[in-house]
Amino acid sequence: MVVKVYGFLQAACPQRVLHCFLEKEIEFELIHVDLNTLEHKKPEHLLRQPFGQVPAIEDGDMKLYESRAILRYYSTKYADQGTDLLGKTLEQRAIVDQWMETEANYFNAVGLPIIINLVVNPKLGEICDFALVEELKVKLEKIFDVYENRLATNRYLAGDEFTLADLTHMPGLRYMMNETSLSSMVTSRPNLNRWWNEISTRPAWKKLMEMAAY
Ligand SMILES: N[C@@H](CCC(=O)N[C@@H](CS)C(=O)NCC(=O)O)C(=O)O
Repeated sequence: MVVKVYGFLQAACPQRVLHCFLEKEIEFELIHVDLNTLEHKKPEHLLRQPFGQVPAIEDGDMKLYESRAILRYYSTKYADQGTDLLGKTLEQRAIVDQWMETEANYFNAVGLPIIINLVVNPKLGEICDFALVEELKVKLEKIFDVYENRLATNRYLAGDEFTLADLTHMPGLRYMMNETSLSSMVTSRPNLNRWWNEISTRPAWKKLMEMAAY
């Protein structure tokens, strides 16, 4: 069954899901929900995602929103297909989960408002809160120090293999690297930089970048 992904190709959260599907070789149909015309706030889309955001998926009777829940569901459902993104043992899976939670609760919690202020708001003609960005940058430096330390002794965040722990960071990091002037926060940290250079050359990620026409 082809999975319907309701999303917007240039938005980070749908990208997280699409990258996972490309890694897992899961067939999908992208149904464009135009964020520019606020299609995601219309009643029809609220039935799929009651908070008025993207992505949401429909797969027969299975309907799901929240990008990280979608990653976990499909990586488990198709555990034996495409790239294994879960980790092999219970312990490895727990470490993958730890870093997925780290992404959601530390990296994304601080990085997303930075991206919204520096990238999204200017495109919408809204103001950027530079004072807030400066405050968040200080927090992000500390968060990146933790990553730098972790990646000093591990090739990937959860150990020797590329997993959801790495994948979930990529859309937000790409925004930071390519669309803000903050890339030096990554490039100045040799291990973080080495990790980003490695994961961003994955064929599935490069395919997604081509689809998004960056
Ligand atoms: N926690 C949700 C967040 C979804 C989200 O923030 N989506 C953004 C695009 S990355 C969106 O729809 N933004 C438009 C809006 O919030 O109005 C998820 O991971 O799926």
